[in-house]
Amino acid sequence: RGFRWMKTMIHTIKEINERKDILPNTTLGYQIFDTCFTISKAMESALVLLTGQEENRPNYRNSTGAYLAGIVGSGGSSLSIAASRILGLFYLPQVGYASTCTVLSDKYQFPSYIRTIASDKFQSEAMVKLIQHFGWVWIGTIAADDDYGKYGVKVFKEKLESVNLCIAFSEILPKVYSKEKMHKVVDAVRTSTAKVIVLYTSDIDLSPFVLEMVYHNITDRTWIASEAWITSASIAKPEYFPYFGGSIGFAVPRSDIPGLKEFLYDIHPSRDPNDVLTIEFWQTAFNCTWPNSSVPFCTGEEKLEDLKNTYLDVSQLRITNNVRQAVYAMAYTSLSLSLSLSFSDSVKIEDVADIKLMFYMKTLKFTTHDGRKIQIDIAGDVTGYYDLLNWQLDDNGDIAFVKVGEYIFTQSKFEFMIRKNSTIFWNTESSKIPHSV
Ligand code: TCR
Repeated sequence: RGFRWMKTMIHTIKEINERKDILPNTTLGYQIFDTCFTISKAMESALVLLTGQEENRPNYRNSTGAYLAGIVGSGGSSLSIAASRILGLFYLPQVGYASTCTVLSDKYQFPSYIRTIASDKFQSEAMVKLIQHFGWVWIGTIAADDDYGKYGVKVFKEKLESVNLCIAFSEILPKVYSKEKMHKVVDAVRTSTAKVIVLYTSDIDLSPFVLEMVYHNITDRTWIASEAWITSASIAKPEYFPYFGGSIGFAVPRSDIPGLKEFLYDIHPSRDPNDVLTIEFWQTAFNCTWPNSSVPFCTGEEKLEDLKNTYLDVSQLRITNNVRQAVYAMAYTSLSLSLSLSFSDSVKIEDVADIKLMFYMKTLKFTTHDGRKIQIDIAGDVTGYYDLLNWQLDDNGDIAFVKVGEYIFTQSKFEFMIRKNSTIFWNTESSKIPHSV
């Protein structure tokens, strides 16, 4: 059938070329590729068409002539997946620090992707253990409309059903605001008897939903937070506590990074007029304009010390630490490669780089500044542990992320612990643990 479609394209082009009434002075041409029903072949063909070269090798060098060893990022899974489809064609190393989607472990689809954050396979499993621990039976799920949300919930559902627990409802949060779609989600939450709800989404996609909960005054729910919003400053605001207090979920372990605080404070918009991100940050943080335009000018005398914002808060470095480890992973890999090459001087790095770098990446093992061991497995994945956090109100009326337990995991084993002497805050009318039936 595909062959017939192709012949039909050629037939139609020929027909149009023979007609005098459409494009009489132009001849249409074509080049046809077999995608073999695979995404990678489709990407490759698109690149060949774009570059006009059969040899569609990338340039691997920037304008200074420096060699491109690999790429760190992106943040969200859907973005990493899109980039990885291209980078994988050339085995260009890609190291992720936040993209947790399970599909990125598939080396057939993403051969050059590794990461310094665990796959959501583990988090979804941990959520089920949490639910079993508290004896809940009916669970609602809400997912972001992307690879993170949908695959996260998919794996969660499979694991939940495998231990004979039940899904009460399953909703998707719209990416682009839609009144109808949002109301469908709100209605499911309002009318269901399931009081425990898993919310698998980044904080950016969650914000509009939080406002809906406030608007409809929906309280008395226990939210199981996914790691992407459990420590988010934009959701953990005191004014949302009546609705989202008591949220419980797993977080990437936090770390202190020596010297980072000083480095974060060491910025100023006057230092480099091309550093547009610093200028934008300054304008937003101090609500002023740098240097031309109307409402108030930045003076340059603004003090970072007067701010209290997410950028300068180094008390919760979790993904931040993963970013650090991703950069180290890239550096260690390049080091192994250059060491191996110095034994045979005639070979240049760029001639062997792509495939060989990947070889070193997939066997990478190193120790971090705070003594954690990071080991990348054959699927480019790591194991490790999560903190179990619970949202409580502290003495200043701020939301505190109180550690109430831990989940330690390897590919074959796990250990789930709730701290003996910890008190969990439940956002229920009785302040007791919710029933979800
Ligand atoms: N995985 C998400 C993105 C994400 C994130 C975060 C973004 C995670 N954790 C923390 C901001 C802050 C986990 C993804 O799309 O895979």
